[in-house]
Amino acid sequence: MPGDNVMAASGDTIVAVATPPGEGAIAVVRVSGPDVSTIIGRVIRVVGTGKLVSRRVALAWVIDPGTGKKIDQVMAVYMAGPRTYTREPTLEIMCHGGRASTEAVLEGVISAGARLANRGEFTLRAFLNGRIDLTQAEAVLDAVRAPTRAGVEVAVDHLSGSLARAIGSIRDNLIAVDADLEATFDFFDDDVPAIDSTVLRARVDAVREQVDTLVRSARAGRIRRHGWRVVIVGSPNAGKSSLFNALLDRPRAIVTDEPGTTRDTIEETLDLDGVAVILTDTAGWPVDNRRELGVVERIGIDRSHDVVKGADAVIHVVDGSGYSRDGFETHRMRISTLAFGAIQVIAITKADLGQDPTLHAQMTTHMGRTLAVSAVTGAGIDTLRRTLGELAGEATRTGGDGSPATSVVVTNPRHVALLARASGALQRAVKGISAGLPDDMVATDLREGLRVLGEVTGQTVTEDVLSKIFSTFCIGK
Ligand SMILES: Nc1nc2c(ncn2[C@@H]2O[C@H](COP(=O)(O)OP(=O)(O)O)[C@@H](O)[C@H]2O)c(=O)[nH]1
Ligand SMILES: [Mg+2]
Repeated sequence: MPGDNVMAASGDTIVAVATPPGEGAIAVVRVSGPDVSTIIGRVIRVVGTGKLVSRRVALAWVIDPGTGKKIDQVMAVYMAGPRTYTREPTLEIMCHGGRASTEAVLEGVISAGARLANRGEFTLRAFLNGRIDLTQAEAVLDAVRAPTRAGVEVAVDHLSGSLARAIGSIRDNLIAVDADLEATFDFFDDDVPAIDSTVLRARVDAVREQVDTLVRSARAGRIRRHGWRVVIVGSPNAGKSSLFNALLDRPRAIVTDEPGTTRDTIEETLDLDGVAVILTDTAGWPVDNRRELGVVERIGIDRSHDVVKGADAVIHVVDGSGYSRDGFETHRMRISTLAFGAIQVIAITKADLGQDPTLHAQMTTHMGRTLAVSAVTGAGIDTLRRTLGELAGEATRTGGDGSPATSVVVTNPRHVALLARASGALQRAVKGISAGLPDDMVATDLREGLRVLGEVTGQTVTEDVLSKIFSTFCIGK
């Protein structure tokens, strides 16, 4: 089973179909390794010249190395190493994109001496041969799997080495501090002066802050990659589902004048200026205790609680034609408790029915963003959409929680976990310095920080971790 042993020696030549299975105009068969030239000699016959020149596309026949029979007519590119994806000599064959034709070409290359590649083995070779670091290797998969345009942007940015450079520079700073510290106890009988603990602590703390900036960027990274989560809440019958439909511009949720119509949460994704906004309509929370709740409605209300807990922003829908101050305050408290740190937008709806003129002013004093809307006439819906788009865009830069915008964002959970660990090690070092612990104990924490940072970029990674990462790749990548 391919993928079981990604760490196989890279001395042999590997082959895989790089395009998805099924019928397509073309399929790409990729070959990499030291025997590429020999394999070309056995299976490729260039039309006209007979020879394949490095980095020149050529029309060619793939032939069966046993019988000499033509297997397919293809376009072929040979690239001599080391300026290739894997740093090895490579061959890419663009053949007819049918299952059978692709398989025949693959088999031809295998019978000429190549072995079927494991998952991610091309990218693994690029990493092992030092062409890319681990964050770039992981970005390859992130780019393929990114669900949104903004997600692709982050992956491509990482592919260019932005994260590798950011972590590399943090590591360099830490190595410098560690070297100065270790010099004091490695050469204690020479004339190396003891390092001033206030200066040392400040230097370690500055590195810790750099690490924490990256950790904090994870929220912005998650929003770019997966979308900004907005949850609509308010009393039953406030007009939540109507507003949900108006924002989507289609009748997705059922609307009636009966309270408790929406029982389950409904989720739909809107694209606002290239950012995915994941909009959820909820059952809402009744504040009127007199009404008897059904079992299903009760569950719906619990679900509303759960989605609000994971929200980046909440649209608090208030029925402007039947405003209850108590209801509003109860909801506001609940939102603030459940979705601590989430952005709150207040939509005073049913504007077409007329609203208490003091209402808007009252809300505005509560918090910044209050808009009058009507799901019936459509008034204010574009403004609300625009406001959400601006907030979502802002959140992709800052996470929406007031953190400063960072140019590099972390999206990969493995990276986030390691960076948090590095930050922990540096915090311990800072505490140790303050407490006057011996230098070698402080140095242990610094080296732990270094090791963990190196695990992000792949400098200090174990084979197990590599196997785990590359086994999630596709074959041919
Ligand atoms: N006039 C008017 N009626 C509305 C508006 N929005 C919702 N409604 C009505 O209010 C009732 C409850 O709406 P619904 O969207 O189901 O509220 P929900 O329970 O909060 O989801 C329905 O009868 C809707 O037709 C609006 O903007 N203007
Ligand atoms: Mg509803």
